[in-house]
Amino acid sequence: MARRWLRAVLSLRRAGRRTNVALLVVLIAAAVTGGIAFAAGTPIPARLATIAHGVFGLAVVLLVPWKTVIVRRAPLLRAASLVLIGLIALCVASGLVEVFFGYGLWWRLSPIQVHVGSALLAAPLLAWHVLHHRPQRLRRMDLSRRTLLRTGALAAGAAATYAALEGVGRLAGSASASRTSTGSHPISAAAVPATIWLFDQVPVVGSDHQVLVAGSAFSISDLASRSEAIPARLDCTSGWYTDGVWSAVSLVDLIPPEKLAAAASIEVASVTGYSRRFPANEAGNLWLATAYHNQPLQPAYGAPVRLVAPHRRGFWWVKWVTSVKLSDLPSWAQPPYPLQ
Ligand SMILES: Nc1nc2c(c(=O)[nH]1)N[C@H]1C(S)=C(S)[C@@H](COP(=O)(O)O)O[C@H]1N2
Ligand SMILES: [Mo]
Repeated sequence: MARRWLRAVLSLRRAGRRTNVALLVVLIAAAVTGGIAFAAGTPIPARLATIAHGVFGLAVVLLVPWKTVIVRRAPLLRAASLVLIGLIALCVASGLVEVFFGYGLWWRLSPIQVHVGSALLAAPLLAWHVLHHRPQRLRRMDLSRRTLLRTGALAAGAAATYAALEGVGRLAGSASASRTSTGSHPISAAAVPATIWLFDQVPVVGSDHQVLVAGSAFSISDLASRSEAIPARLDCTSGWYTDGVWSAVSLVDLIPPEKLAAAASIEVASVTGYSRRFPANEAGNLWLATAYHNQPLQPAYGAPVRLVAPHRRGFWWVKWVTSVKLSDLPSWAQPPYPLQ
């Protein structure tokens, strides 16, 4: 026991360049896997991304004792570095709140909004911090056996912490136990918040609204009369999901097959300018919905017509659809996340 303690202290004293490199690597990996977790809409990639994201996040926490030694040794602490520490602490804390307490609003913000917001603010500070301190070049020694062992120990420690927290959450009956593969928590249809991605605004759309689909105009009653009942899970990246039934018509039933076959992508645009581009071969699973649980859509929820994309996260479900356009552009010719 004493020997193990002594060894731990010794390795704490050895905190230095390699701790910094490790911390930078796990922070970047946490950010990248977080982005992938938002992009993934299907169970297996989503599960892998959320687990990896959790493990990298916990690795950041596990490196805190070593980083503390480095910070204590520093001759001067810049204010920006302290802000950076605060933002990363807030990011980790809000991530844990999201997992264990679930979706909710505190001062009109969800834990995920705080989590992503603090990460986005921390990113430029981290870049500044890394550039302003002695650049940490990789050395040959970094690939030594001992370093590999330490990396393995950090990975094993983070994975074990993840598994332990998962177990404790389950035993304690916390919200973590009921989250789905994307990490979202279930809410009832009645509790679904009218959700804006960033800065979009609920427009006023008349009931005489027509949607232009591959050049042909459809009225709302045209769409409604061709609709069928479609069960789908709306899984928002702000931490909730809900299962519901939409009255909707598939894009393959509205677009002539020869036109569809010639297109590479389909751009679905909102009256507001918000839009998403899909691969053309997804048309069969893209639906124009005019009703939810047999009720016409509410204005804030996309009335009179919105997209339902069962295999994709909520931000793809364009509300207040005005047009569906076929295009030669590849489906990735767009920002990975909407900008409005
Ligand atoms: N035009 C437009 N469509 C949008 C959004 C938006 O901000 N503008 N938000 C998206 C997001 S992030 C989600 S989760 C769903 C939410 O649908 P809801 O308001 O019915 O819950 O709509 C999507 N469609
Ligand atoms: Mo969302």
